[in-house]
Amino acid sequence: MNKRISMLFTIAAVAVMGATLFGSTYTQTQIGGQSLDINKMDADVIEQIHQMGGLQLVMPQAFAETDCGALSQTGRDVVEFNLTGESVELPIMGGKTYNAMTFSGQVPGPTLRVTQGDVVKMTLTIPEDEVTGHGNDMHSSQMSAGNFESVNPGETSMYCYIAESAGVFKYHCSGVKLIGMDQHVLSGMYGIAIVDPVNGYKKLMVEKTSVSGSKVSLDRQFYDADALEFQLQYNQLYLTDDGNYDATAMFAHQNTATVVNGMQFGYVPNMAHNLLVNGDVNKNIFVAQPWNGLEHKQYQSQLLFVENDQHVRLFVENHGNEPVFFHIVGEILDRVTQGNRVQSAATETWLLGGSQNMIVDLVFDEPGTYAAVNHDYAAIYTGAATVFVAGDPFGLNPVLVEKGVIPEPVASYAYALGNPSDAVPPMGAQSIAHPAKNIHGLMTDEIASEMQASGDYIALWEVIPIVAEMLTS
Ligand SMILES: [Cu+2]
Repeated sequence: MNKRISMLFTIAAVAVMGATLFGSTYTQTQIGGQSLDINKMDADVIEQIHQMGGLQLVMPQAFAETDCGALSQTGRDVVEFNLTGESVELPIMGGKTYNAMTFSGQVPGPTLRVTQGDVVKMTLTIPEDEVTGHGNDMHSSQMSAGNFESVNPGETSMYCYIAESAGVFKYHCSGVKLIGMDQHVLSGMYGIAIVDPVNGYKKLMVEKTSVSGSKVSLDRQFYDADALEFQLQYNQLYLTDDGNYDATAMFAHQNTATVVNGMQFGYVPNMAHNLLVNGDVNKNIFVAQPWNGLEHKQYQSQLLFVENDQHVRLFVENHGNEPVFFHIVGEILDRVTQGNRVQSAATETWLLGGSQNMIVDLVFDEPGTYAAVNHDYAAIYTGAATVFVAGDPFGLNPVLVEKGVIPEPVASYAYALGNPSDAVPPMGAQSIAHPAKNIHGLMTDEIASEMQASGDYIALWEVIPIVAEMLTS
């Protein structure tokens, strides 16, 4: 067996055990746990909190209010960020749907990208027919969302702030005056803001060794700050069999699914990859391929394609209740940055607690398949396996050129298939443009149609049959 294909099987083996737990539904074997019982809590503590004024003390009235008009006149760039709060039905693994709450019809919500020092003008609109009000808390704002309160159906509200700190920052719904925040966030109302450092990103140093005669010495390699970028956002779903939010399961930390950018196993091979590698759309190369067929359209799983010896930058956020032990099977995280400060270099795994983020810079040295996982087996088996493919590990270039799929050999398969749109953040000043993007993500059909009409993205469910025809003719 080809070494690279063999590696893919190894990765697949990790996921298959999880897949077998699911069967055809999203239910899973659950570990024993206890639900929250307020009667068992320390009564004195509860009484003390009550006498201190309860939550009033935790949520003081002083709101760091800012004047949008005044901020607009400061000479800073003003970036408008418009969101709508919408409840929609979206698919989950196993052919069912769940009752999602979203920002602008997609999970995660749109990514905001600004430069440190910009003024952000955030506007939240709730359509008239929406079933509930929603709020917004932007962690890049350094303002209490409690005082932004919530926006009722049929209303619009706005606030402005200066993005003073560089890094990755979560934003999320703050419920209806903070009530139901857990439900709204865990049902899909979350996203990130990427605040690029005003002085730019730093070039990347990767340690290598070289040999001269019999002497091995350090050979530092430097990569320009420009990078090919991806975003990976981790969360969990806690659902009843009817696809509704299950608070009891949340309190017990018994999640139904682990999601990356809203989906379980959203970045694993599909039928096109089966065809390219195995010559047959039905011969899976990865055992957990829940989003395999063309009928899944924008939900069909896609792979993340990078070149070898290319600076890759990942924006990673943990929105969930469980820790993320971020690890890439077969790779080392060359640099980990949080809040524009380097935290680690050449590390195997980096831990993100709830509402914590990082920027990972790395170079995929060898052609191959690499699975980015939450190195917690329960998380891997319930969906947190994301496959990167670097270079041309399957040796497809000659075939693709011969069959006319691509005019000449390519440095990554992204030139033929594109990278999934929901894993690609908006361009920054130091972003390397992706060769192409395909329509992918937990989004409504309306959004997918708009993307297709824009002409900026590949609709792979239409392209794959053409490629298959070319390859088999
Ligand atoms: Cu909400």
